[in-house]
Amino acid sequence: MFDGLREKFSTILKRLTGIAVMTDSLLCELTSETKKSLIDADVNREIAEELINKIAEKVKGKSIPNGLSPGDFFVFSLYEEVKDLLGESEELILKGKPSPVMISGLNGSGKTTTCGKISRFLKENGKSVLLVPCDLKRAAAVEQLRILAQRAGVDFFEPEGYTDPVRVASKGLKFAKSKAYDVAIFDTAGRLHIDKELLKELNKIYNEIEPSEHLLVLDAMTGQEAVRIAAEFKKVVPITGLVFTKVDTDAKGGAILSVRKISGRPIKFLGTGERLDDLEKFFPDRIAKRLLSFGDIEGIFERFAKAVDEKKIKEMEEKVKKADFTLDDLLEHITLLKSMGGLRKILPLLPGSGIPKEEMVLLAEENIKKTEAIILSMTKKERANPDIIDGSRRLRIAKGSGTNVADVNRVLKSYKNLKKIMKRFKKINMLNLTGG
Ligand SMILES: Nc1nc2c(ncn2[C@@H]2O[C@H](COP(=O)(O)OP(=O)(O)O)[C@@H](O)[C@H]2O)c(=O)[nH]1
Ligand SMILES: [Mg+2]
Repeated sequence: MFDGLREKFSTILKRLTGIAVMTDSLLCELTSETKKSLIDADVNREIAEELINKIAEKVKGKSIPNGLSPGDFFVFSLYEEVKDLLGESEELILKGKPSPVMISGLNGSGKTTTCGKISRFLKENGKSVLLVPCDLKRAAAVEQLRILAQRAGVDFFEPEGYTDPVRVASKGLKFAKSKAYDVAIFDTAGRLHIDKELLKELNKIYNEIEPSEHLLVLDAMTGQEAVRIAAEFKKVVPITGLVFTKVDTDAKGGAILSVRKISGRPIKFLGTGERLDDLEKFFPDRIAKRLLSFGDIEGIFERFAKAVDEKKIKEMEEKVKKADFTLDDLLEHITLLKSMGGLRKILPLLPGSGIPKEEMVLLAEENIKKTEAIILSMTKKERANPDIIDGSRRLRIAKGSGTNVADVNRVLKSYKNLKKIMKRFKKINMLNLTGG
């Protein structure tokens, strides 16, 4: 997936090599070509236009952060917007015992295979699963699910000659309740095209089992059609999430970029092959990276983070000089240190080996989560003025951060010491930290 798009993007960006300034006309050319590539790859036209406008807004007339080229900046902006378009990564909604999960979609989209994959995924996460076949038109469909259940090592509900899918759904749910399964997954019948009968049947099953999650399975190969199917289904049966299958094929991939925005429903899983473990949880940043993998996206991130960090470090320096180093600053300091990767690497470089052991401990990797949680449990007022943190506040902070009062005391004491030390240093050359 995305092969065509990647290739086109890469051609567009090659022209930017060695160009130091992003002019308006260049940006205009870039955005119009990018838009065309997106539309060619099945991205919905309006969505492509919106995306391009946002990128242009981001890039136009902005000073490019130090260390980044116009090309880097363009790719970075594209990455951010694509990620945004894809929404958040969301968990499967499981509610009740069992949590009913309904799977629907057109014929051949990969419903039954997905039922097997999700049951395996849930089983690996310690859940007991019952698979219920509600596609009873073809004996082969029932058999397919039975075999998948066996392979995934989960239980299968025998339809025992029933031909009414609503009946089987209801019986399956009752059975799952009586045996206290964690999850019951209902495989449903598809059609070649959306038709009223199908939607009516799905609606009946939906009302019968009231699923906590109803996943619509979409075939990435069908392109824009997938987006239309999602819209049509949604009109009749409530959908909680989407699964995109066959992303391992040479599907253009544009549909995946459009469907979240148009359907308003999150993509929860991707099908990446025919085997049971060819299922990926959906992470927008991974998809965006996959799409832009022609460019050195990780390198761009690093350079970007560094440019931003340098600015922050300068601000921090100012604060330290003025000695108005608040607990908020300490928190930021910690985040910054973490983002610079490997505290162990950085700690020895900290200005002045004069920092006592105790304060080093505060910043040590093992304790950093605790320190962070404690500061985050303080109110804004408390962070700006720790002197007001009395005994009852300490208790509240300890509870809020899942630590104890002794931990809170240690953070406060260390902070005070750090502040004193920083005052003494006057100027701390934090910039040295990032050089290298
Ligand atoms: N390459 C690939 N094939 C898939 C994927 N998911 C399903 N398939 C194949 O698509 C075909 C239809 O799948 P099936 O689950 O029976 O679809 P259903 O009619 O919606 O139940 C089968 O040959 C599957 O092996 C996937 O993620 N990647
Ligand atoms: Mg099927």
